Amino acid sequence: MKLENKISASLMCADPFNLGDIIVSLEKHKIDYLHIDIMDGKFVPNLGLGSDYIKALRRHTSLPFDYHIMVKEPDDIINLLDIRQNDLVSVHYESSFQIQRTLENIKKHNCKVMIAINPATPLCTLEEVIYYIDGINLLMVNPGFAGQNMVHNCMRKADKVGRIIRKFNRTDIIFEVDGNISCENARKLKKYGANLFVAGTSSLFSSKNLTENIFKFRSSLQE
Ligand code: S6P
Repeated sequence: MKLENKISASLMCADPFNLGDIIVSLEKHKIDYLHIDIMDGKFVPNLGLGSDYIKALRRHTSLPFDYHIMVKEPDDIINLLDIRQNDLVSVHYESSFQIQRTLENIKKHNCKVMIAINPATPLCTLEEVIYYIDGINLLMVNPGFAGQNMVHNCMRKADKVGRIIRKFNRTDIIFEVDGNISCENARKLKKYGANLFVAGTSSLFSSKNLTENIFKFRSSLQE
């Protein structure tokens, strides 16, 4: 089955006081993943979603989770998470002293394992791990906060990632883009081969009208 136009709804952008209704709506509209940002205040200058909160979420949804782990030495916290077979787990190249070992450790959970690439991470790192991964999470902003503008070199970087994927004949790979993924940016990024789009304050959660925002975002991916 061809992987394309998948949507991962960023829960750090969802109104916590309406979370139950939001999740019902995301399920009804067949959103593909819940994007879960895990931050330690060290690898990125923000804190977010804790393991107990995440486990509580599991009791209310059967949607798979798309974990974006932004912590120093992610191996230390992997076992705190309830990682399941259909989940995606992204870790940053810079977050571990032994990134290949970290990727292998995560893979033991039988999930899809992904490398997260910051705007300034050299893309040669991707070439070094390309046969260890199921996907790439290309950050279009410096991670840690919602509501930021895309870093200017990132469109060009997405183009380069698409070329590396083709060069290594890994067109089966998940190519996720994360940060300031508006309808317009998603459309452009799709042309470079992106197939999974993190939807935050730039799209699904740009206003209270989630249903309309989902419809608009999906339509933009069809153009
Ligand atoms: C960034 C984080 C993202 C945000 C989301 C924000 O560190 O990984 O997942 O939650 O991308 O979306 P937006 O549209 O506000 O940039």
